[in-house]
Amino acid sequence: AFAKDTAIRSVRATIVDAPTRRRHKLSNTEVTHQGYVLVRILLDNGVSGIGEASTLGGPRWAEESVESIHAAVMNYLAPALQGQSALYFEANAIRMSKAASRNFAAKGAVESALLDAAGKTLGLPASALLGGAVRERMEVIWALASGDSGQELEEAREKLRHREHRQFKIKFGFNRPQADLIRLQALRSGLGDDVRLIVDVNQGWTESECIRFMPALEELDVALVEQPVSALQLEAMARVARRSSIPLLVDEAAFAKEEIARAASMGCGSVYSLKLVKSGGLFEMKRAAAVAAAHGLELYGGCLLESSIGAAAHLAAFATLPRLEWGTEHFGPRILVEDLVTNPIRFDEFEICVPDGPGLGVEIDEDKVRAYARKE
Ligand code: MUC
Ligand code: MG
Repeated sequence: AFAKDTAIRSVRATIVDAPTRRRHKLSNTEVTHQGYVLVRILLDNGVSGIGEASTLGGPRWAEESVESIHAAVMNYLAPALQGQSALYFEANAIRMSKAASRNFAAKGAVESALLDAAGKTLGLPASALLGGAVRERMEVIWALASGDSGQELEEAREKLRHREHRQFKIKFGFNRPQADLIRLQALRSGLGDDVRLIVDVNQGWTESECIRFMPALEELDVALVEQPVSALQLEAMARVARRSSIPLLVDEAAFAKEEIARAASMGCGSVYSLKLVKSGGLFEMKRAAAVAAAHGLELYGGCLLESSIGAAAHLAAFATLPRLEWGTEHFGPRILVEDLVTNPIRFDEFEICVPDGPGLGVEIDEDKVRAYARKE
């Protein structure tokens, strides 16, 4: 009877374009709006669940766009799940894999909505369904990405003053390396030596640029360098890692577990960035964490500028990991002009708090979603 009550009655996807507080630049794109697909799943018991797929600059950060995610959810994933119980997460993940290969953001949003609906049905937080939380909050990193070091310094100082963030990820690769280094130098001298700085090149450098410019990053006491070279150049990344005294963070180079195992075995880096857009589901993201950890990599809770909906899904899984050495970078809810929920995730004392209500623990703000929903 329970399985019948929790049968999936309908799956709906909505494209949302949510404005950001400022321009956010990456090596290969820049955004002033965040493109999301919100997935709403209604069960036979009348409970509905929400999930979110995030993109960055269309099909730029990864190959999925809001349009392709919408199409994958409505045409392939929804029919595969129709009438199935929401509670059989692994069985539903297998159904989705049979219906569509990769399409990780789309699958991640659907599974998040299933966990939300199941958690709301059972009165349990999603973290309980994912194994149970071992932490309620985690240190949260902020990204500096306007490209204007004066503005970035002011933004970082404000975050420090409000005791919201004391670790910053600086986006590199959209300038010449020399210009980015001048920018980093200004941030280091303006913020002092106690602030932890991470650099994300988003595949923007060649191996030769790494050889030339990584020593300057070492001089500036950068704690971590994320994805300096192309995701496809695993050998080059491994050579860069071998020369560097700064650990490398593997991001775009490894999505699937097998890719993580390969990148780790080759020595491409020492830390792995966990993201729903790479794993395609929260249970699978936990397995990604296990594979990375088994190869000796530390873990970093990655983001793709999600709203509180997508952030809550990530946090539910991050909360259950035995180890999460680098905390998380789920600053997305605060980069939006307006969050998409009525109860945004709380930031407190340099940490982000895992919502503890049933399901994802956030309530969608229908007015805001209507206002930002893309008109057909
Ligand atoms: C990425 O490559 O890590 C996360 C934070 C940010 O500024 O960009 C994203 C994606
Ligand atoms: Mg990255």
